[in-house]
Amino acid sequence: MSYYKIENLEQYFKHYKKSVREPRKFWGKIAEENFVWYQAWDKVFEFDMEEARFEWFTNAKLNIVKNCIDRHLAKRGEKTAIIFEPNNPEEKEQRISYNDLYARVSKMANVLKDQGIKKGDRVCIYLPMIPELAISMLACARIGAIHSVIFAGFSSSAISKRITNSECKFVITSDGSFRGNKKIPLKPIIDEALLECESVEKVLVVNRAGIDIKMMEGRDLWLEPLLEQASPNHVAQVMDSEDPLFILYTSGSTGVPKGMVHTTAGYMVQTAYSFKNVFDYKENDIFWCTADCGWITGHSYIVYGPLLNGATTVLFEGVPSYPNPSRFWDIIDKYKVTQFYTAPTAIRALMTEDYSYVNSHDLSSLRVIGSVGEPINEEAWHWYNDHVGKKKCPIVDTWWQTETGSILISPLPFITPTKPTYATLPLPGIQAVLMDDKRNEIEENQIDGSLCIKFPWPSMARTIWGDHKRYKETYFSQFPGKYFTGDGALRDEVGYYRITGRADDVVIVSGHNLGTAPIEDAINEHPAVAESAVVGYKHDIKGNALYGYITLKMEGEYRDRENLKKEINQYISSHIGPIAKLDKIQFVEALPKTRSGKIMRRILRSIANGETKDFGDISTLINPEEIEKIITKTI
Ligand code: 6R9
Repeated sequence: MSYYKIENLEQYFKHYKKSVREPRKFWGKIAEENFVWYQAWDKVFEFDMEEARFEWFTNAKLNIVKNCIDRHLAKRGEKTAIIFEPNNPEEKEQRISYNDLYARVSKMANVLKDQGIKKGDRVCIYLPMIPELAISMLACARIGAIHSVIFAGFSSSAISKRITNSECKFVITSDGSFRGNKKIPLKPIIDEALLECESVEKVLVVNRAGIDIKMMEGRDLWLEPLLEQASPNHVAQVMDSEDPLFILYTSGSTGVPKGMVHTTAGYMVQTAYSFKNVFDYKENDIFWCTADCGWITGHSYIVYGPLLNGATTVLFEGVPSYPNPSRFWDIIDKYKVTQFYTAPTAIRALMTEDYSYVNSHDLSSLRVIGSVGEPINEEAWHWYNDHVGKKKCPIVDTWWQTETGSILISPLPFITPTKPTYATLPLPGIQAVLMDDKRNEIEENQIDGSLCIKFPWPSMARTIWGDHKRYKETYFSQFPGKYFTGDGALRDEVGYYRITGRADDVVIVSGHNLGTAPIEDAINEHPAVAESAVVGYKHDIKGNALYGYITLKMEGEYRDRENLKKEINQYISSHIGPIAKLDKIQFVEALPKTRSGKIMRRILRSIANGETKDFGDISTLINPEEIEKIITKTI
């Protein structure tokens, strides 16, 4: 019997039990039967929860790209691997077959090697959503270099922090990008970032937007001429199961971003397995995930998961509103997309548009529709179900994280009955638990607790680059012996999970995780600012938006408050990126603080949400009188 595909609910429970009782047999069989290996493993896994050390498929040898491309060539060489849909609908799409993909990835791999990249070197990829982005990721993995993709909306200072942290040797970027009706230069942002980075030896540049840019001699090279000369064949590097595959930065509760490290074999096995089951993938499907490859969703469900299954995956450069709000529906119709995977924030934005945009399109090709990134509210769920899924496509509300590598909690389409706002049941292998404040497991239903996972899974991140101590402390110390997700959740009477939101200082704005600490750091750099506190508040479209409470040290010099607000947002934009800008700014006399000097963000969060009646226990506050002032006035 194969464990790779779950066919019905009874089988789901059977596989789940097997995965808990005999995890070695369960994952061992999946790994053995569905992938190609140069050498088998000694042990399916080994771990030490206390030290946060994990190994999966110990000592096995493989290459993930051989599994994504080479092994499909005999049967699917002419099949389309990637459909590239450009930002401008007038520009022709690209259909890249598995044969073409093999050649293009091999060329890029040869260029990287010829230019001096070796196994284990870090390569930063800062590209828009164009084929070269996926191809660069795969080329790195093919030669054993570790890719670190940085979302192309990040600012130069955010980039230099990340490049410096992982000591990247190369950067792959483009002259610029197209987004809606805008043309955005990217290379100048890299140039600025690199003023601060010593590790970078070369910058390879894709010509995408035809922007006139400066090339630094000895450092910068145009990619096209190098690719033209490169050989279209490349023998994939033999990698160990636990060799790092990529680093991907995620926000934390301090100013230093966490470089989550994913390794080769476990990530491969579980992204492929989850893709197959959560999207009920079948051979001739056309799969479209609207995320950006700069986030984990793009890594796992635009690139690795689909290609590991020999699927056709759509890569879209543009935005849902350009040239008009029917762009998503146009694309679904154009390619006869069968699975559509997007974020609640996109759904909420499209919901506000006229129904005719969505209803005038033929969406009958769709079979499964998915949601990811933040809780999907009931109204958005129903709109998605009624207008996109036409009440016949199950919605898979998939809960997971950069750290988890692949989807952990989700309905299985046509198998698990769905329920609005519930991510429902953990996939086989995922031992989810809810913990109370006293660190006891919550057995009852309908009680909010901290969502933890009490047993390792193959695609979990192995460490934070260069800081294993932080990895251990962040994820394995609050609830000893368990992985703490940072999320709150509750369970209904049948055991379905509903994610209730972050339990830490991370706010999810339009599906992007933003740590409030680095935003506060950026605000505090402004000469007029004494202190700041940033919190999230509910927003109809973005899910959450950011509210900043700021005290000033130079009030007089900054009488023009509107201008000061603009300046503060510019600081945020240049330190982090425009996605982290504040929607609301309130200048206040003082921030509410505890006796130990901590800002009580809980109170500020309530005020930002308009909840000003009951603040609960404020006995530890040293200045409770400030609360009333904050509610009633700004300075
Ligand atoms: C995949 C991804 C992780 C955080 C996570 C949680 C939130 C993701 C969700 C969800 C409710 C869902 N989140 N999926 N909340 N329902 N279906 O988004 O990774 O960017 O690391 O964010 O996103 O709070 O902890 P990442």
